[in-house]
Amino acid sequence: MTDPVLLSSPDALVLVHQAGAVRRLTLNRPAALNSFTGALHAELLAALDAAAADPAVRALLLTGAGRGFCAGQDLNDPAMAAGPDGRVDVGAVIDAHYRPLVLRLQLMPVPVVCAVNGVAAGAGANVALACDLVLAAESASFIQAFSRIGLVPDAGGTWLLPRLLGRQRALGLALTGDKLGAAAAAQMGLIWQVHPDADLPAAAQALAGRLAALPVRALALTRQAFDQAQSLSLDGALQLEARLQRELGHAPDFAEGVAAFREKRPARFSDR
Ligand code: T3D
Repeated sequence: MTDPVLLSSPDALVLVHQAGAVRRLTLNRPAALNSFTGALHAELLAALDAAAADPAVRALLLTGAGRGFCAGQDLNDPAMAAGPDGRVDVGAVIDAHYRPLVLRLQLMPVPVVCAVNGVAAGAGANVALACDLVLAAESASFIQAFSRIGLVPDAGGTWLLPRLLGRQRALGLALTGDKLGAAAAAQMGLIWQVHPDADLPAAAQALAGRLAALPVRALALTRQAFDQAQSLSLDGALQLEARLQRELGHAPDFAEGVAAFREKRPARFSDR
């Protein structure tokens, strides 16, 4: 395996590593369980933009430093302070930070793996779930903490949770705010896989590396098609599939994939 190269400052709020074709972003505020401040949001969005623009990046891996993945919004951040009218504008925080973040993840041109190394609470849980494939450590957990502080699920939770779990289980988690262990999360289809804590980093890097070697443009369009098809009729989805297949069928990766199959050799994909 290629040794990761650190591209950021070692004390950045988002550590940026490159290992082969995989860009790894590590949320790095471990003392506050990597909860989101405005500064962390700014670094994360910039790191995602940079990864999206870099042709050397063919898969993204998101994880957290220390014992947690992310405890959601930092409840001590100045953004949570009351304004002159004595009220906190939580909607402004969503508009300024969580909406751009989740849309950026959903529109990444490469597959996104999330390695949930510990607790993922509130927006931290839903940012993890906004990634394409979510792996978790055995000791990790997911908490829709919003109801505990009088909010609704955000960071895309209202859209994603019922789609992943069905209405009943989504409501169960969101209304109670109960902690869901990693094994139960995998069993109910909330996440892809669970790994022993010590194995998670290698398993996540291996999965991201596998995806990076695949035709990543087709993988990103698969995500787009699945998401768009949610609001389409069957015929609308068939038309979307035809449009995407037409586009991909004209691309070099399709020619390479077919040639590699015929020549009985591994394919070398390059589109992005
Ligand atoms: O503006 C907006 O609010 C819009 C967006 C909202 C989206 C949201 O995410 S709302 C939900 C916000 N998150 C939470 O409510 C979760 C709060 N945290 C917890 O409930 C617990 O910390 C956990 C269940 C996640 C973990 O519990 P535990 O016992 O393992 O750890 P701990 O001792 O509670 O936390 C460790 C430290 O992290 C602690 O600091 P200390 O005392 O050692 O100095 C704790 O204060 C800090 N921390 C944890 N979560 C947050 C946090 N600091 C600031 N904000 C947090 N969200």
